[in-house]
Amino acid sequence: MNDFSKLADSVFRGDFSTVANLTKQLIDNGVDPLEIINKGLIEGMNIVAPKFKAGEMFVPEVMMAAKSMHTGLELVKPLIADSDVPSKGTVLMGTVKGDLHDIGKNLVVMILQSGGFKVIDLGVDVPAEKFVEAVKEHKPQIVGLSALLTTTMPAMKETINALQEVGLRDGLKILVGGAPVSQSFAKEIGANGYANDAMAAKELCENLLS
Ligand code: B12
Repeated sequence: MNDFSKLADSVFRGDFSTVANLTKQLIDNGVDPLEIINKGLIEGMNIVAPKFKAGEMFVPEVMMAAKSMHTGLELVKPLIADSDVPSKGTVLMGTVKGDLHDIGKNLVVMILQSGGFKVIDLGVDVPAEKFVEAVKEHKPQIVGLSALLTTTMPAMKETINALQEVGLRDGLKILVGGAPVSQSFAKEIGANGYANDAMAAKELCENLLS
């Protein structure tokens, strides 16, 4: 088992201290932080996903895996968030109402920050009105909506409608993402774009603002 598979396995097992030790070890060995995230930390959640679906893992175990992943992310975060880079634009991010999943959204936030965007993170279970208030306050160029449940996908449309109703939609680029979301769904609800992972989200933000 190489270091990345060991890290992925410790995330999957929810073993915080091993995740912390292995992440520190990889950092000390000069491994690219994005590789640590992609080949180790995310890979661990990729082991979790099918097991959760098949009923072989339960919510408390998935929570432990998610927390372990966060432990690793917190360690690599300072290495990739470069505050000296001038801001490429402001992005407002949040997981829509009714949805508590934030691992993917947090990754998008981190990668955007590392790519020089200023990101305002509204957290999880964010109602449409809160997005509206935050757009008024922060005047972002881009709003990113995350949803992991098929039952919360309609809240994306509701958020876009709420922004439209108060006349804030036109100047904004709205991106959607999350496992059940697709390009065709994005088009259907009138979003400006969809990305299937954090790197693609960053490229999309750059393209939309260029
Ligand atoms: C971890 C997890 C949990 C954790 C969440 C912990 C946390 N802090 O996030 C816990 C245990 C709390 C949980 C709870 C539940 N979950 Co859950 N969960 C998952 C799981 C296993 C992994 C999700 C994940 O983190 N993936 C890893 C990240 C890196 O990937 P990602 O989120 O897709 O994000 C990437 C891209 O999508 C994209 N992206 C994400 N957001 C955005 C936004 C923008 C703007 C852009 C451009 C891109 C983008 O970039 C990200 C990074 O690359 C999925 C399985 C799956 N296949 O997705 C189920 C899953 C999403 N959960 C599911 C369910 C059913 C639930 C519960 C209802 C279970 C229950 N009975 O209580 C609850 C709902 C709670 C709620 N109200 O939200 C189902 C949803 C089924 C469906 N059809 O809707 C899934 C698919 C599992 C399954 N059954 O197959 N869950």
